[in-house]
Amino acid sequence: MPAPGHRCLGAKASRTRASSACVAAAGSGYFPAVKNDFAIRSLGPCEVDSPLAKFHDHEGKTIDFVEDHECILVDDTLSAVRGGAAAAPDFPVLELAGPRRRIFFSPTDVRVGIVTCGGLCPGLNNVIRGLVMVAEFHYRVQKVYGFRYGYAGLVAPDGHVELDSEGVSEIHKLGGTVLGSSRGPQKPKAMVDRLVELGIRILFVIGGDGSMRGAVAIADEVRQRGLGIAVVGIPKTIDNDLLFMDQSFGFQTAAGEAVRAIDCAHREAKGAPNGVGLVKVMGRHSGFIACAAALASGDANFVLIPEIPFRLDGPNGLFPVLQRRLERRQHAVIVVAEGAGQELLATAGEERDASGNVKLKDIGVFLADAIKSHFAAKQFEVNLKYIDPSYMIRSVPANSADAVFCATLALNAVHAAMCGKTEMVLGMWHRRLVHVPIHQAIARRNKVDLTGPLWLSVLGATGQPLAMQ
Ligand code: JJ5
Repeated sequence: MPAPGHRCLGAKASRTRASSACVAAAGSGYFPAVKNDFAIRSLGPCEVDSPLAKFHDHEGKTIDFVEDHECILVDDTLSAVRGGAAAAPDFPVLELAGPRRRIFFSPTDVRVGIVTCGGLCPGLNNVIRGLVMVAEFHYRVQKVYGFRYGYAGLVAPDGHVELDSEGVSEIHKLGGTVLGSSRGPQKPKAMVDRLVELGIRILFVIGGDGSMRGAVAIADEVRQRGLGIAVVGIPKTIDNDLLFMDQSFGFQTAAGEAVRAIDCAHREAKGAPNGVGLVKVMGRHSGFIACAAALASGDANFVLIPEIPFRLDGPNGLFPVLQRRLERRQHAVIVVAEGAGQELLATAGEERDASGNVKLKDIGVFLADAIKSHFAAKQFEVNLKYIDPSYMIRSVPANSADAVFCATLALNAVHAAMCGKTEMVLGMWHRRLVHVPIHQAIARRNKVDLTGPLWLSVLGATGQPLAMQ
């Protein structure tokens, strides 16, 4: 823990009206004046006893409440603590998630809204189910509404449905999202109007970085109007490109499904002379799925990720190294992340989708064609099979590990929101559940460290050259 006197242990400084947002540092009380890049905004002081205080185990013990000053270091290496503590007392810390003894909202006054945005990801229904169950069973909130088709449901006249524990009890067995989803923003004013109309005091946004920018816009509008509505995000990114988070929900499931596709590609490759199995997996800017699936499968011979450019020709380019592999083993498997090799594709202007993501050119189709025509021109027989399993991966139900993770995220999202915490997302950092301000989570992407153990393992498992140039 940081040294005494650190912001993490500071005393209560000032209190603000319940309706106006103030900044709760990763520590007790409110520190509007203290700079803390990871401080969590809150709607006001927590003065209501949590209904969870009544929970006792068979020996009469209450549940383990967390206090706002409990936090963990962003960088937990000893050198960081030594250097940080000596050089500057304000090394960054993240507030621990968990139930608080006192909460901001009176449960009986609270109506909750849930919205799912962007592309499908395993675990969406698990998170919805978890939010509804915890809101109803632990906090006995008045009502839970689900908005249909992303932020569009927040501006459509009949864009919402009522959710209860009975209705959501089986949804985790299904892939996709029972609420539907969509991309793209809506006007914050219109969305907040609808929240006010429905009496919603807590909005949960399950979505990607674009949706989290939308969540910030909603929270800004709420603050400007002096309303007490908490906006809490559960970050969704199948690519696992979140900073300050060990893993995003759905990632384990996605990697597992990608392994199945690699296995099929391997079978195909072995079934024909000089067979090449090419599998494109998700990973727009970060190659975590490609690396994890390649490592788990053990059948990949080449892993191409966005973090490292590669060439087709040249002494260690893909064509010559693939030819050498085929001459030696008569089959090969290539795993390519969707964002890899963009530099090889003609860039005729930059197109964006409704979420504002740059539309990538299809590296899978490009590579399949390029490999076929290169070896045809050399009269070197190659039998290439291309598999793009993306939509089959995105829409499967979460596996057990992800299901447990989704339930934990949902539980802690409700705890945080009931305390009036806002403009934050839940995450797992160094195996602890933490609160991360949205502005920090969307500031940068996490990427595969080319000097770290993951990429080194991939190189060790595939035998591919360090750089394919
Ligand atoms: O500009 C970005 C960006 C910044 C951070 N574009 C895509 C992904 C990204 N991140 C990672 C990220 C992904 C999903 C969520 Cl929900 C969040 Cl908060 C961050």
